[in-house]
Amino acid sequence: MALYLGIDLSTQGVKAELIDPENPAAGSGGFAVGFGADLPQYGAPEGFVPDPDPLVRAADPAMWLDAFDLLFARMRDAGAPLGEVAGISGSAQQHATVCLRECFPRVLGSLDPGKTLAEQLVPCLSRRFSPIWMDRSTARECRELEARFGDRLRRETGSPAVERFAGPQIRKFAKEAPEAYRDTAAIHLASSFFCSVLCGAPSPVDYGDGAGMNLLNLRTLGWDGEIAAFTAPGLPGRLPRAVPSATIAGGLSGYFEKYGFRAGTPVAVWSGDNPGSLIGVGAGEPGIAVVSLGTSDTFFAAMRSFHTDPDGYGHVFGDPAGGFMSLICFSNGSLAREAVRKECGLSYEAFDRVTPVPESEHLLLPYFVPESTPLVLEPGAEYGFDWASAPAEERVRALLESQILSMRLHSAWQNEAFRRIRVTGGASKSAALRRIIADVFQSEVETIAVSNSAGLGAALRAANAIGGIPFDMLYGRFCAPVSVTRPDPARKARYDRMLEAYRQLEAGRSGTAAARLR
Ligand code: XUL
Repeated sequence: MALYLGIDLSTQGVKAELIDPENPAAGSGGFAVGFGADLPQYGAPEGFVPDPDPLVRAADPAMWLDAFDLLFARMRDAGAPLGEVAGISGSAQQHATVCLRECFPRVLGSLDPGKTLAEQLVPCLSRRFSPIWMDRSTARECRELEARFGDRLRRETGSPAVERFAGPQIRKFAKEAPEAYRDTAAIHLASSFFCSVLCGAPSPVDYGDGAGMNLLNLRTLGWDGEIAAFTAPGLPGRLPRAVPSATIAGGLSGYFEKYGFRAGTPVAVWSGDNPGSLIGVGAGEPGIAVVSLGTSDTFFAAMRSFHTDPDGYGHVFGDPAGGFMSLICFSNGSLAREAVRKECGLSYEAFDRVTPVPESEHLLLPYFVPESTPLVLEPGAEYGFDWASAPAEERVRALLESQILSMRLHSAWQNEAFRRIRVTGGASKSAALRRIIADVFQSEVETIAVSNSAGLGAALRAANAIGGIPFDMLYGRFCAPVSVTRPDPARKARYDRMLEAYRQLEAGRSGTAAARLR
């Protein structure tokens, strides 16, 4: 039996999917550790260190490392056959950087199984906390990068300077804490950091996640020396190698034998959670778009030819199956749904029962937290109707429809025809949301059995890169649709009209659309 393990480090916790390609139905059922419920001592119930400034969002790598040890201990204690694992890979929340001292490779190479990962690796951190994808505190650094490189950034790295991306975050670190920056020998993404931990040696960054840094030139597929050198002094020498996603990073460190793994088990480079999900829902080839409804909502799709968003909101990342993928990220995903659910005093069940009929055409700009698409640094929802006196059902419908209309508006640039949309993430369980997506996009909406698509994607990447199993075969075995929502053509005209109204509402809000195009 050859099993493949996929790990997903998300904003809220760590999950694992253990798959047997010869027996797909066997599925492990998945294993999980939640930062809030399982590691309350870190005081980070939502996965980041609470900060009164809503633009500052950082996480504690010690919490991530403890979650790793706990996840593997749980798998061992539940009797998971970890000795049968033939290959491992992972997906991590994108853009988070982990800054490390010179001692990192040495400590990694001699991990003591008698101690925890956190005990041994925290002394290697030169920046105690890692800014994560929710951080928006780098507007100044973005302006500096754009003043220096203008549109070249977007055309060659696939994105304009973006607040949450690693490059602007590193620039801010180097400016604000020059001594700690000097003490930094290597800067990893969360993905390459955890791959390094598994291998017991520094790992490269894959093109999928590396493209989320404003540092990788997607035309040459190498770090852009000029941009990196401007971003921070000596940065080119601090970056791991950038490699294709099918690269084998190394063999599993002996540290993990205590959980029942075999030392030396091959580990494929990790990727970002969105590139991972692209594979996990079976959409590595163009033709299927993906909507991931999680803490953030994202829309993404494999891309045949490299092209970028002229409005500057969308991104181009590497597709782990080869080529590129488009991605648009909306920070007000579940965070906005949760804010409205609470405000309306609804249970999860009542929230989910909301249907898109009877028809009203109410809209809002759902900026309950700072937003990336369009760029909104000062949160504050704006309502196109009398929100305060509207019944709860109408408020919820307006929120969900507005979120999906914004997604349609801002994904138009990606210009790659798709026959259907696969939905994933926690909120994809909502039949009401699936119906709205089908009707707004006038496209079939499918779900697959596994909800942890980033973890499944990592397991499939391991089976492909290490086991040599073609993606097509893996998609057929693990990503078959289990439900289809067909669009109602009678709603097309209504949503076309609402799309236009949404576009105007957004354009009328000062400092949003215009801000990104500064
Ligand atoms: C993508 C993004 C988020 C994180 C969430 O650019 O910022 O989707 O990857 O984990």
